Amino acid sequence: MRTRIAGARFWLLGAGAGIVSAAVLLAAAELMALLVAREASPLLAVGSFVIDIVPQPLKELAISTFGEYDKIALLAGLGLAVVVASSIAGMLELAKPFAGVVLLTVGAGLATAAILTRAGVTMFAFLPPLAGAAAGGAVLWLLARRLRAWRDAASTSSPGAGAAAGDGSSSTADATAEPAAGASAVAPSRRAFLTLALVSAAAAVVVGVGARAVSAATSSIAGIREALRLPAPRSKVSIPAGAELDVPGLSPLITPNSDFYRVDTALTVPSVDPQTWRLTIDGMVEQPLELTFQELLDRGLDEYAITLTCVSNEVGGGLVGNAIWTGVPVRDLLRLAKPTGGADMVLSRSVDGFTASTPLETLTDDGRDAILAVTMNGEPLPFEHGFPVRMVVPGLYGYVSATKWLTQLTVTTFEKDEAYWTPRGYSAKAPIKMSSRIDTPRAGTPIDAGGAVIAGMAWAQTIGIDRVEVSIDDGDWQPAELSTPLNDDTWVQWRLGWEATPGTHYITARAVDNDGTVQIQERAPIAPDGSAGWQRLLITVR
Ligand SMILES: Nc1nc2c(c(=O)[nH]1)N[C@H]1C(S)=C(S)[C@@H](COP(=O)(O)O)O[C@H]1N2
Ligand SMILES: [Mo]
Repeated sequence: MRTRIAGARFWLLGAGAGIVSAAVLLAAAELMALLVAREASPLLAVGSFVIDIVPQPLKELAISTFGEYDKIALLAGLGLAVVVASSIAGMLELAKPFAGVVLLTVGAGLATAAILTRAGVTMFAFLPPLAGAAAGGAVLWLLARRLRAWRDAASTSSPGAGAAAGDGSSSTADATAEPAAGASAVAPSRRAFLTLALVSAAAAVVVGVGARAVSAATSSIAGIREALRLPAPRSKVSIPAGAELDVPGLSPLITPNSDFYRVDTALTVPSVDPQTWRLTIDGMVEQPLELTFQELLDRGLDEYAITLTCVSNEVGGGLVGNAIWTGVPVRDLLRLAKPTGGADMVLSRSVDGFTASTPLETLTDDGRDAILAVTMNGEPLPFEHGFPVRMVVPGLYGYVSATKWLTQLTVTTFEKDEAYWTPRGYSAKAPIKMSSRIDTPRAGTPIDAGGAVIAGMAWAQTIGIDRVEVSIDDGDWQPAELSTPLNDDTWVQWRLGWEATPGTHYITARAVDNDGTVQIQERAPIAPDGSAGWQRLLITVR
């Protein structure tokens, strides 16, 4: 009985040795990544790889369950997987020398494969996982050897010593306590194991956390962005009188950067130095070209107000925002590169490998202000929104147009190339659908009877909103008051006074665009090309 419990404790210590070795592996890899290839951090690369391969329904489930914390949840899940796998490696190594080392090496090999699938990998990207596997494997081999020596000493020494080494409850605290009696053969081997385990664990934490911190601190891009002084725009967006309605609970006309929705596949926000940033324009062009940040700025900046919308925005949702951007029209740069006949698409690429497919004619259209943006609401693009350069195209959902951390425009065809989301269940082409949203009152928040205001936002990018109508309890459509539009590429605000009577009421909103098209009632899901339908809310009036 006693030996069985003692055995269980050794298996547990074996698992612990595995976890310590995995920590050493990750820490050594982080250190090597800091030195030679920052993009090759195994945990982050595997995380990014997982983001790219999980099927869309699972992604949506993750977002609906964890919301903004989806990426933290992913890392926690990966951490758990590492703990489980390395525990198994530790026990395997205890059972059979090198068995666990092989498992660790396989893990590092998988991480290497994940790293090599990342965009922007350098030639030394294999070194971090290799260094990690060497360090982690060596530590595991040594720990298991010392653990076996301890176990053998414990089982061959006197019954008293055996009892001491393997005494009952098997907590690690027990293991550090002095044995009761006659354990002279056990003590040195136990000490040897525990010393190595503790030193390795401590070193892994110090080195791993240190390397990450240094990596973050020395990516001085934050400082560079702070110090960046961009030329003033040649032209400014004029905000007409009446552009903004004053209604409590109504979204502001211009969305502050801190409130602007963020959607991307980037596990860590790319940091791109504007000094080394280059934009390549290639593919089906007569004159391929490369542009520096300064050369882009030298073309002159103009201000544009454009409302950006995500294809994943549900009816009534918040994945839409309006900003004032400064930038350079994409058509001017394409004109320099001279697209050749037959091309019908521009594949824009981010430094992290994300791609978007935008119709060439949309980008060359003189009537459409597709831009390469460098500022957002008066400051350099925030890192999360694509610093230093992103694309913004009025009237197209973000996933087919709004590439952040932009680095390449390849003129091509829809037949030849496809973008990130196309094989993942979304249309290759995706104009934004007209929509209207009720911001106030809110379902689930009762209001007082009497004079109330129903208000919200509506957008029909590139065409413009003609009117918004509201129906209460499915009665007649009543026209709402509209804010003065900034242009046809931005949303407008609307409001309607309402004498609310006690009870519950349905309120429904719909928009009509400047072409006279009425927003369609029928609901559509976000995939493959965006949600549709009227928003209809049940409101309680007290
Ligand atoms: N590099 C990169 N750019 C990207 C994406 C991405 O995943 N990676 N997502 C796109 C999508 S789906 C949308 S809706 C917009 C969102 O831009 P925002 O995060 O600035 O609001 O960015 C687009 N640009
Ligand atoms: Mo999106």
